Amino acid sequence: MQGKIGLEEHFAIEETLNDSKGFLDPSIWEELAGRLMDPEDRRLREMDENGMEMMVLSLNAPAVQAITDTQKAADLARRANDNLAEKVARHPDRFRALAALPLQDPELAAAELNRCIKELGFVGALANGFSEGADPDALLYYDLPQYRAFWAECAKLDVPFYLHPRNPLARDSRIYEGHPWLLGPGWAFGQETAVHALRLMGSGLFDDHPNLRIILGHMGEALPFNIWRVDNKNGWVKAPHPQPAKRTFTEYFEENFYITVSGNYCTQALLCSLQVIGADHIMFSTDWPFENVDHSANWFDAVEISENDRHKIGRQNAIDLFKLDL
Ligand code: GRE
Ligand code: ZN
Repeated sequence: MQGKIGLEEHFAIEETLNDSKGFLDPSIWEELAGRLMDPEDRRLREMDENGMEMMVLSLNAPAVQAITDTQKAADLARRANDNLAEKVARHPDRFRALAALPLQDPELAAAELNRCIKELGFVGALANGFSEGADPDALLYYDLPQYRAFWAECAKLDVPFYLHPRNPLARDSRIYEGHPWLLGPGWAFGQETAVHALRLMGSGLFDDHPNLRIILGHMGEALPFNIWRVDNKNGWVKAPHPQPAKRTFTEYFEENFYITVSGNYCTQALLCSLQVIGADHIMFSTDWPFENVDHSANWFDAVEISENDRHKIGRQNAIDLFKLDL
């Protein structure tokens, strides 16, 4: 398929490059670093060779989210976003941008989101999971009450928010001790991000802001397969559900969430997702440079879905969701 649009497509700046070290085999670090710091010719070549018209770019992980000094986090987000704006300006027909945000401080994050959308022309935001803050005991997940004003701003600007993975902190990773291959993209990323998404749903956030749109990568971080059970556990007990949210998890997932196929080119998982969240809420992505563009594109171009669904997932849903002027 020609004209595909990808939404989970990363770059790094010097200051954040090393955040991507240690996830993949050390022997490929030079190649990965080269891809992350690519002055865009490699990226554009991969896009051209694989029928991608556009990449919506975002900073690597965990970057801003892992900086405990709030002002430093805000300064880094601003530098990364300015750098990204220059990339887009060099190739306005091929790139759009998602803002990195200093969510350590909801007010600073809202201000930076405003700047990015209104002044830099960005089309949304991407956060790498929870933020670390000055208080080493605090894990700042965005269902917490202090984030409601930030979400109000996001709803007012009417831009999507990509909840991208990060690893749990070492102190919360004892289950993975001795099994480091389960950290990162293999398992821990998805588990961490799915719980964060479920926290957002259960908190009642989407009752207050029904037009908020959250994007999850990696075919929805296993939620299409599991969301039914989240709602239907112990179905013989007829008590009202205990979470603050008014509606079921499934309803928020279907209405407020979109998923991308980044890094999860599994036909069975796509077919499950088509049945659970539907073709209108699934979008193409690669997860370059951590995955290969050709692996994603070759699978997607050939996967046995209708041409109508391929067009929606490969391109049209992204145009509609981000109001892209294509
Ligand atoms: C990702 O962005 O999804 C990612 C990383 C690091 C390693 C692998 C990976 O940030 O897929
Ligand atoms: Zn990614």
